[in-house]
This record gives sequence, structure tokens and C-alpha cells, in this order.
Amino acid sequence: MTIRIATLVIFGILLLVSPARTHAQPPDDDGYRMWLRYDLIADADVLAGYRNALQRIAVSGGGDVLQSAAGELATGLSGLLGREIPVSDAVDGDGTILIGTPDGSAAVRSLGLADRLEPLGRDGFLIDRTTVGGRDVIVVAGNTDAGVLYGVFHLLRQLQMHRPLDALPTAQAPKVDLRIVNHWDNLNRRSVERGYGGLSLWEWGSLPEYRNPRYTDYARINASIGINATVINNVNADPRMLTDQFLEKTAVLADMFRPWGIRLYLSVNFDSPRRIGGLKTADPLDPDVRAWWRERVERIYSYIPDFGGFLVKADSEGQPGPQGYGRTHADGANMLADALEPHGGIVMWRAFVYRPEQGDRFREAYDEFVPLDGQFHENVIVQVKNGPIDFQPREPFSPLFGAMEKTNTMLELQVTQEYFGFAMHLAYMGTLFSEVLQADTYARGEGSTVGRVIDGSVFGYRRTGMAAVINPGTDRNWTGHPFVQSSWYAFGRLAWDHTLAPEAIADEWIRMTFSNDPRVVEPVKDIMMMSREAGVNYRSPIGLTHLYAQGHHYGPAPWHARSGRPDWTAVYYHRADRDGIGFDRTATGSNAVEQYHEPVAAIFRDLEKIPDEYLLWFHRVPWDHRMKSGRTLWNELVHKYYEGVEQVREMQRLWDSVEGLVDRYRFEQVKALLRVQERDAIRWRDSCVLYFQTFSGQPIPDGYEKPAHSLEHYRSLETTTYVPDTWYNQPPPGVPD
Ligand code: BDP
Repeated sequence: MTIRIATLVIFGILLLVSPARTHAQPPDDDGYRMWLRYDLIADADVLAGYRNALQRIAVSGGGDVLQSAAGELATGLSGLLGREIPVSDAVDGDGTILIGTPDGSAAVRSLGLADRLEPLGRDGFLIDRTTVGGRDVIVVAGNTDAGVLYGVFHLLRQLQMHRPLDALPTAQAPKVDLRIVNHWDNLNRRSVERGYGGLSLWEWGSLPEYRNPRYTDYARINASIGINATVINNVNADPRMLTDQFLEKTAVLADMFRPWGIRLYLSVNFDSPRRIGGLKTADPLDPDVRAWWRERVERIYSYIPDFGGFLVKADSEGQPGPQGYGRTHADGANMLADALEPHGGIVMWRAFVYRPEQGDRFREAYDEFVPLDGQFHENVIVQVKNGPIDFQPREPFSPLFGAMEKTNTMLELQVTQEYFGFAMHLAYMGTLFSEVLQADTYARGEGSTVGRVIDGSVFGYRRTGMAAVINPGTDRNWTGHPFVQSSWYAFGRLAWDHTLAPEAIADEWIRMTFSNDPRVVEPVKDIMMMSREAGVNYRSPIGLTHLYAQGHHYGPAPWHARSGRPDWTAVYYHRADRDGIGFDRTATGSNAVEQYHEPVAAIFRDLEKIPDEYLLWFHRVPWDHRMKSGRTLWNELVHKYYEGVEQVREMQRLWDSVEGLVDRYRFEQVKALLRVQERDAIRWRDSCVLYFQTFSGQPIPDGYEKPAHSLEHYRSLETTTYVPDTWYNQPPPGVPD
């Protein structure tokens, strides 16, 4: 008996100290906290060092934003360090974190930081280790409360990543002023266009009375990565958004976002004066129309005193706009800008325009907007998608970047995975975003990257910004696939600093969201870094684009040829026939290549110089064209499609290696979703290879697994396979909807 007890005790002690115990599987995590997880630091050495240096918080002066910063710091530290962190208004001991602005806090002022803070502008911050009254202090200072807030989140991020305290001192300022997320949320049914993360976050029925605490978490998440603005409704805008009924509700959201430094903006329907204002026209030069907008804008500011302004999709995909009244985009944008100007508001006017009757959709935004350069008012920013078509897996950068010398131009990216497998596939967008930001426009010689165009360095823009279409919804983890969170994170980080490396951003995200264990960080980083390229390869390699089934953009339909508009078919984009494949955008074709500066145009124009990944964007080439690899185009195409599937399989293997090291809940979810992704990638590959083979007439080279089904089978899937998260699934006759 005694022996048995002794054995049990020894066994129990062994359990406590065994390696298996120290590396116990983390508890289940539903992903709600995103990267703001402040769990107790498990590494004893790191914890001891931090506990010593981070004992209390001193904060004084300032308003609600500073209070948010102090509250977040206290919550974060007490979680990470496992003990209460006192907050007071004075430095009263060693290990104080002093936060504030020189204006609001005498202690911060006493440090004489003004010269170092001055160049950091409105949102910058500095962090330093110093002493106040002989006490050891870490100071987090900014020129404004918002700057302090971003500094606090930076500090917490360093601690979440177990960074040494010696590495803390830093001074940073964001490269663009407006770091804004765009929601495509509808008022009807709380649906989210291209959303896939559940219903819209905004509970219009219970607003303004019910202030769902989730609105605050939403604002915190954004603020933590430096985002300072949000457009809460779809660019395909419901005119009712501007009625008093909705403004009253919207004002509550603005009130809840404000303490986190987030300003609210609205998408507006250009025909609102007619649709809700009872006017006969929405002509931007009509005095009654102008007066109507002025009155509405005043009304908005009476509800939301710091309202940011409007985002407008006009004369695009059926949305009304100034051209419907014989006016230009500049006339339309300036009319709204005039109404907003007295209140400090701005207009973000989208350049996403194309018409079915045009020969090449690629050319259109440029052809439409460049002649208007210089005509837009100072408080207008033209918002341009990263590529000339539409958020495809890979596009060359839009030639509008580098062409608008006198018009503030901002970049629009897409976090929600409209063209990347919805919330089913893993596709980290940091690499795509960075590829665009690093692309050199040569507008003012070498080094005129898209990043430097939009941050104002190339043309001296007065207003700078970066936007991303995000998809958070009522799903517990906000984004559906847990890894969509990483693209949201990457957007914020790159809007702060477009020179950050996507790999470094992935590293941060993994450490904060999953684990600091290198056995997790390294393989998961490998997965993320290959994921976007995998998605390109199994969908549309070598510069193919838009091979999607119409409407839902999930599954493949490269054969898709009938639609209300030619530019809404797949054959419009690939132009495959027996002779070859690709879209000729050189002088023998649409000559869209002329929209780029030299030497970009010369490189894209030249069959020898153009990088493989852009080839079929600009050239129509025969099936036996020799590629850089030495393979023929046909063989290369097959190779790339197969490579895409193999990359997904490699992602699966890598993910399997983290089993037991990340929580079971997210492990199983991602593992299952990778199985969906493999299944879909094979379908994409086989659909496209078998379809293009009908033109090339050549075999799939030896060594590749043969498609399991015929082309007819894959074609039939277009109409018979259930497509997740869309309204495109048509029930067969007799089956109730
Ligand atoms: C496309 C989407 C469509 C959007 C449009 C836009 O398919 O749902 O309304 O872009 O950005 O990508 O306006």
C-alpha cells in the first residue's frame, strides 16, 4: 500500500517535470482574440526579466484614446506577467511604464523629447528606457494620444514575441496617413458581399440601443495594427445609409470606435438625391443636388462630429455615377468634396471602372482617369485596386500608380478571399501585398515603387492612404479561415510601413496568434510564404487570369464563354485556341503595355525579358513557345498546375508537423480545411489542364498523375457542386429554396 502511494507520488512528480508536461498542448483557442492573446508567458527566464522591468503603469493627461492605451497595457501586462499591474498618475517606483504626450503629462514633458517626437507626426511614437526622478522607466510617448496607443500596441507585441527589453527603444511613424479598412456589408439580411466570415457585424436592428461589446473588440483589433479608419458599408451602396434612421445607429458605432482612434466613413450611392431625397436628378452640377448633399453632410456631422468622409463606386458595374448625367468622375467627386470640405471630410473615389463595349478591360481605369489628372479637388483621393483587372491571384501593378502626378492616389487591396478560395483555402496575402508595394513604376526614375507613390514621396501627394477590403463577420474567429486573420494583420502592418518584409510580418503573426515555439514558427511560416504562389499555380499560372465560374468566383470554369458581358467570361481573358494562348497587350493587340513607364513597358513588351509569371497577361504565344525553364509553354503550364497541387500537399505535411504544439481546436480546423483545399486544387488543375489540352492537342507529360476524371465530368461540377457561402447555388426544380 505504502509502496503504491509512493509510486504514485513519484509518478506524479515525474509528470509535473517531464518534458511532455512543459510542452503540454496549449488549451483550445477559438480564435476570437486574434493576435491579441495575452496568456501567461511560459518561458521562466523571459517572464522573470519582464516582471522585474515592468511593474506598474503611470499615465496622466489625455483623453479617451489614452485611457484605451492605458487599459490595454494593464490588461496585456497582467495577462502576460500573471499579476495585477497597478496604474497611477505618477512615476512612483522602478519598473514604471510611463505613457503619454508632452502636452498631457508633466513626467513625459520632463524628459525633453520634443525634438525627437516632432518628426514623428500625428501618429508616430517613441519608446525608450530612461529614468524619471531616479526611477527606471520605460517611456512610450507620442505627439498625440493615438501615437501613444500605437506605441503601447508595439510594446505589447514585442512582449508577446518575447523580444529582449534591450531591443525596445524605437521611434516610428506610419508611412501613410489614412490606414483604412473597407467593409462590403449590406443592410439587407446582414449579408456581406464576398464576405465568408458570417453575417455582417453591424446589428442594425438593435442599434442604437444595444452596444455589442464586439464593436469595441473590432476597434481594438484594428487599432493594434495602426488602422485608423473604417468604411462600414458596401461600395455597392444602399441609399438608406444616409437616412436619419441609419445615421442615428451609425453614430453609436462611431462613438465606440473613437476611443481607439478609428474614424468612421460611409460608402454612398451617387443617386441618393433621387433615391431618398425626392429630387428628379442627381446631376452633380445641379444646384438642388449640390444643396441636398450639403444638407445631408451637415446632418451627418451633427451625429458624428469627426466623420471621415465618403467612399464612392460610381459608373461601375451598374452603380450610378456622374457619367449618367453627362458629367465626369471629377465633377462627381468634386461635388461631394465641396460638401465635405467645410467639415474636414474627404472623398475616396474609386477608379474601378470598365465597360463591356471596350476592347480591353485592362486599359480602362487608366484611359478614364489619366485625362482627369489635376482636376480633382485637394480633399479627393482616387482609390485604385492593386491590379488593372480585379484582385486576381496575380496581376501586374495597375499602371495608374505612377501616372497620376497631380491627383492623390491610394491603394486598395483585398483581404477577403474572393479569388483565393473564400474561407476554405489558406492563402497569406502579405506576399501579394508586398509584391505590389515593391513594384517599381519608374515614374520618377528607379525606386519609384508603388509604396513610394502612395506614401507621397514620388509626386508629393498631400493626402496618402491605403485601404483593404476585409471580411470580419459573426463567425467566432471573425474571418472564417483562421489564416485570413494573417492577411488582415499584414495589411495593417504594411499600411504602417510598406517596406516591411512579408516573412517578418508572418513571423510576428504566428508568434502572437499561435506560439513562439520554433517548431511551430518555422513550418507555419513556410506554409504562409508558399500559400499565395500555390494558389496562383493551381488556378492561373504564367499570367493567366479570371478562369472562374461566373458570379461566385470559387470554382474553375475556363470554358466559360456565355455571359451578359464578354468581359465576364473566362475565354475573354485566356483567348486559347489551337494556335496558342494569352492576351496580346502589345502594339499588335490592345497596346495596354504603353500605359507603363519605361523600362517597365519595354520589359513587359519583350517576349525574352518579361518574367514568366506575367507572360500571358501581355502576350499571345504558341503552345510550343520555349520558356525560361527550357520547357515548351504547354509543358510549363502543366508543370505549374501540378506544382500548385504539390505545394498544397507540402502545406499539409508542414501543418501535420505542428500537431500537439498548437491547440487542438485550430489544428483540426486548419487540417480539415487543407483537405478541402487539396480537393479543390486538384479540381482546378484537372479542369484547366484538360480544357486547355483540347486546344494544345498535346499529352500531359509522363511522370504526372493522370486526372481521375474526364473534362465532361469537371464541366458538370460547375453546376452541380455546392459552392460555399454564396447565393449562387440554384436548387433544382422542385427543391424548396
Ligand atoms: C469585384 C467583386 C464585386 C465588387 C467589385 C468592386 O466581384 O462583388 O462589387 O469587385 O470592387 O471584385 O466594386
